[in-house]
Amino acid sequence: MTNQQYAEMWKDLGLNLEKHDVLLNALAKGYGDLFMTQKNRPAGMGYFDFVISEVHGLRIKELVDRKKAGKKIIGAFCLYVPEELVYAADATMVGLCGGADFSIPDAETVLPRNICPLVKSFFGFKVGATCPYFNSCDMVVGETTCDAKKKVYEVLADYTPTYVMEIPHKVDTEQSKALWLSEIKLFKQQMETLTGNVIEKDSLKEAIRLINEKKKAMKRVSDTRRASPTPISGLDALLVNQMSFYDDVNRFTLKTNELADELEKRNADGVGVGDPSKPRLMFSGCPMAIPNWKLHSIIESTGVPVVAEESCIGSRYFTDLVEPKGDSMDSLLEAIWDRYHNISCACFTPNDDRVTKVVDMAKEYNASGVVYNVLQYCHTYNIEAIKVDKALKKAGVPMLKVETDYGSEDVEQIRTRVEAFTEMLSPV
Ligand code: BJ8
Repeated sequence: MTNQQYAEMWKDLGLNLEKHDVLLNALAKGYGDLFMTQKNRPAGMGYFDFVISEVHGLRIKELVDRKKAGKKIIGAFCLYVPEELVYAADATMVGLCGGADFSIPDAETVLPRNICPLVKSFFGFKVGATCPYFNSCDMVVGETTCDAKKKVYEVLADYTPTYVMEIPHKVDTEQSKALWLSEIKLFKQQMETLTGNVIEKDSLKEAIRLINEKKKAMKRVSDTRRASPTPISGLDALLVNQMSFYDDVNRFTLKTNELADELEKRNADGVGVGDPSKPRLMFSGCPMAIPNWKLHSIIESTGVPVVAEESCIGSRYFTDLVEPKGDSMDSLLEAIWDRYHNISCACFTPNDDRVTKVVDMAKEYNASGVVYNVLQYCHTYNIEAIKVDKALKKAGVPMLKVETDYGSEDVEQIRTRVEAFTEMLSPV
């Protein structure tokens, strides 16, 4: 279908069609310039090119069709929202984090300027009526992670039904476990009330399986990037991770496994992208919500591949699985807590687990250095960079901290810093 044919659907969703057109054109151009000009891409990326070309079209139509069939769509902004419970209630979850500069002026008509761009971006998509995912949601689920997010959810509630989960910040205490488990149970009830479906053990087990399979496929793709030359660019791998928050789960898993098959074959044949004599960089820090391709594109424009992402749009999402130890509903819910409290977001304190994970990952992926991404005004990731830097130094892995937003003003300055950083690195 063409954009013209989708216009009626977008109108019914309440989008500002004029602004939305500008956004789509900018997205198509940015994608063409960054992704389609890459050399020697895996054939399996063709599927993801198609998905992105239809990201506001076919996929939204699927969601709208589900809504017409009485199913619910849930929007989330953080990995801590247990998607297994959403799917167990026969609802669909989509990620709503914003990665575009485009929506920030709309956000700034309401919010203060000096807050994180990710938060401003998603809020701007809602107030500017330019995101069909946001407008498809029957409910959005926030969480008490960073200050910017939790306060913005209060304001967002004036625009859309918003539910907030309380996420404890000290994770390794009995009190924290009790609070978190009770929040998971409350969320289960919330899903049951919204959908009218009681979550039974079998549906939850099936949802756990569904999401675990998706994460295993993503981990397979990620694992192939340990090879030198890396079989896929960091940009393409990032895109796969970003699409995991939008695409139909079964189809995404199938296509990601097919991509992993191809990448494993490439590794066996010694086929890759980029020059294996160059250093390899690992990315760490704040998430890069779609269409934030800024740092990856800058780094890879210098001829240096990004080989891993320690990020929520990356390893923090797919590394751990929900692994129930028993068959009761309580065991299933405890397994969900167990997996989710292991996502080491910088909002936790203390957060030594993340520091260890970053160092381990840099070694596993043979990274010559780490580029640490801080989104402007993200205090948690910014301050945690001190400990990460210290631990990486001790392990002999240099780190470059880049604090940036979604604008293009600092692109050349970052490129110069990345070039200077990689010049002093030796290939691993
Ligand atoms: S689990 S990283 S998705 S909270 S970048 S909005 S922290 S000021 S996105 Fe996150 Fe969940 Fe943590 Fe992951 Fe705030 Fe920082 Fe902005 Fe952030």
